Amino acid sequence: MANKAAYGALFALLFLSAIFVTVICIIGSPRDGLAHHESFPFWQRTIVYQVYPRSLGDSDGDGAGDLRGISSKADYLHGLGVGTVWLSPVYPSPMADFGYDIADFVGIDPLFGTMADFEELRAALHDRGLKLMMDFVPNHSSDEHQWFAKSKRREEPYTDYYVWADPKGFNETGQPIPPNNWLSVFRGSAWTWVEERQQFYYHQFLAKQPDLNYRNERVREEMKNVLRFWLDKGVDGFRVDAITHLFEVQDLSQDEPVASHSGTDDPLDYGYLNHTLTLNQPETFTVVKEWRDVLDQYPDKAMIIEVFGEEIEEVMKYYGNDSVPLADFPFNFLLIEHLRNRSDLTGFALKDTIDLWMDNMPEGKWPNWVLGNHDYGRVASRFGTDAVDALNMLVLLLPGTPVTYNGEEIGMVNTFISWEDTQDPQGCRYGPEHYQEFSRDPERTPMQWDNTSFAGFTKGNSTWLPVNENYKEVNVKAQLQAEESHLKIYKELAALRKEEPFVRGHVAYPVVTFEIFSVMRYLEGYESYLLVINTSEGEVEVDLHHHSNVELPPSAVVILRSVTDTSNSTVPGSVVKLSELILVPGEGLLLNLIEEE
Ligand SMILES: *[C@@H]1O[C@H](CO)[C@@H](O)[C@H](O)[C@H]1NC(C)=O
Ligand SMILES: *[C@@H]1O[C@H](CO)[C@@H](O)[C@H](O)[C@H]1NC(C)=O
Ligand SMILES: *[C@@H]1O[C@H](CO)[C@@H](O)[C@H](O)[C@H]1NC(C)=O
Ligand SMILES: *[C@@H]1O[C@H](CO)[C@@H](O)[C@H](O)[C@H]1NC(C)=O
Ligand SMILES: CC(=O)N[C@H]1CO[C@H](CO)[C@@H](O)[C@@H]1O
Ligand SMILES: [Ca+2]
Ligand SMILES: [Ca+2]
Repeated sequence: MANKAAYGALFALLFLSAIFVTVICIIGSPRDGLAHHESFPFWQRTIVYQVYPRSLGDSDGDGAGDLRGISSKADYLHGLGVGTVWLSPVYPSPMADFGYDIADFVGIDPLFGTMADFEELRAALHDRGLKLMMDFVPNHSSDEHQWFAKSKRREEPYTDYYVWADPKGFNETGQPIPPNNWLSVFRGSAWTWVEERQQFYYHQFLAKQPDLNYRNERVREEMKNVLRFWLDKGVDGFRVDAITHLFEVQDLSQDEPVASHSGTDDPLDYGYLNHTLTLNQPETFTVVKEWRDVLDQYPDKAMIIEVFGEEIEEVMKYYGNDSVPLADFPFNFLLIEHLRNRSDLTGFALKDTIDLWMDNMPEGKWPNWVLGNHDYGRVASRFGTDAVDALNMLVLLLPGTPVTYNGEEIGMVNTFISWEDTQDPQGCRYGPEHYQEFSRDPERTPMQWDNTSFAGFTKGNSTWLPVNENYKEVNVKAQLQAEESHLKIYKELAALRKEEPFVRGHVAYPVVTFEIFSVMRYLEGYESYLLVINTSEGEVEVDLHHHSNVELPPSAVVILRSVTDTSNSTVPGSVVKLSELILVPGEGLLLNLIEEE
């Protein structure tokens, strides 16, 4: 509370200048203009919903999710209001990296079904007005891809499809020495020797994931044909994986320098080196532009790029510019990277994190917000179940496209997975002592549909990962029936997003304190919305007028509130006074401002 008072004074001082800034924002908003939102491209109008195909629905009882299982949920997805489904990889794969090691870029793994099942899924989604985006994993193939088998044998034209190099020499026992010191992201040399070819091949990730050689024009053409194949099948776009790893320098004789302050003295640890020669090479943008040109041959297609762990300036480059457009957007992972847990979640931190994206985004580009995915813990586990609704309100009501990982709409939590049950190769590599720090299984467990056995995910008698024990309480069916639930709030938000103040209105952040964050969306001729979030773990009573940097009316009508708030005074439809607003821990409260006559 001491913080509140101090910052209150500061905000009072900034009051006038803030009004001024708000006015500038209104004038300068890139979304000004009267375009009806039907004319926005689809990826600006929808929520992108990430489906982890093993875990949405199992149609054949083998315990693993599949394409028909996803099709059977098309009505659910339509009812949810998400608009776009992004499928994590479903391609044939030996599953050394769970589908990110692809043996055929234009096929479907039998685990997930057939190409006919895929076409049915596409139709089921399109029939309901939903779009379908695919994962595109361009950096490498599986070592079981036929290209690699042929490349090993130096069979033309595949000889140079991968990055091959002669040994630097041979050691005392006659063993070949790799051409340079480059390391795999998964530890150890990035080079693996092939007896048959008497050369090393390069792999940024596992030895089972040889890097494709993007300096080979034919490889580039092959991968463009992969895009065309799926576009011709009617998909609406791609999410591109691991783009920063696409190129390495051409001269393979150079070593990478040791990183300064890396925090590791293990020379086999990826972090030991500064990856100046194997990450973010300038040629990457040329190839991304080539993909953009392929997509632009088709109407209304989207390209989203994953750029993880880079400086913001590097990430923003993937937007391109007006003369060289690249991705529609690179994923915005700042909410994940900057806010690791509830202690990190403060009003100031949210403001800084949102500003960092908005202030660095090139003029005229479109923002996006990612709270979680298949590589991070569940939102409820990172921030607390009491913050689930507030965080969904935040990302669904900010300007831009939100990305929701399946299960977040019902507030699923991380599932404890024993060492025996661990599936994620990244967990397995670290052994029984440390797997829990690295395994991504806890956020990949089956979707919880109802309170029947295996949460209604399968009719079989086992599941590929255990179902979370909380499924009897936390499931879709129960939340649809409940008076108030995470799911109902999510659906209402998905509908509200379609209203003009959210589609093309302005944004302001009237009250930002240590405990409180707020977002205002407003547009002339429409009612204004104010989302107020209590980021703290305690109940807060706040006088918004005292802290606000814009003039707020005395009262407002409650539109939505977190399920944890059971007060009679905040039942939706109630009028609340902004000078004495009470918020329970982690609460989000969405209000309609009542303008005075
Ligand atoms: C030679 O290289 C092999 C394979 O990398 C390694 O196992 C062995 O220890 C090396 N021997 C010497 C003497 O460096
Ligand atoms: C990596 O190298 C770049 C370019 O030489 C340098 O600016 C940067 O500080 C280095 N980073 C580390 C962690 O050593
Ligand atoms: C746009 O990006 C391209 C490629 O990065 C660059 O060469 C060009 O100078 C940029 N143009 C503008 C107007 O910034
Ligand atoms: C939260 O994460 C920060 C790093 O961002 C860490 O320093 C802190 O110890 C964590 N707090 C808890 C309670 O885990
Ligand atoms: C950022 C990143 O490394 N993403 C993926 C890149 O590809 C590897 C190997 O396929 C995956 O394990 C990563 O998740
Ligand atoms: Ca199945
Ligand atoms: Ca590469």
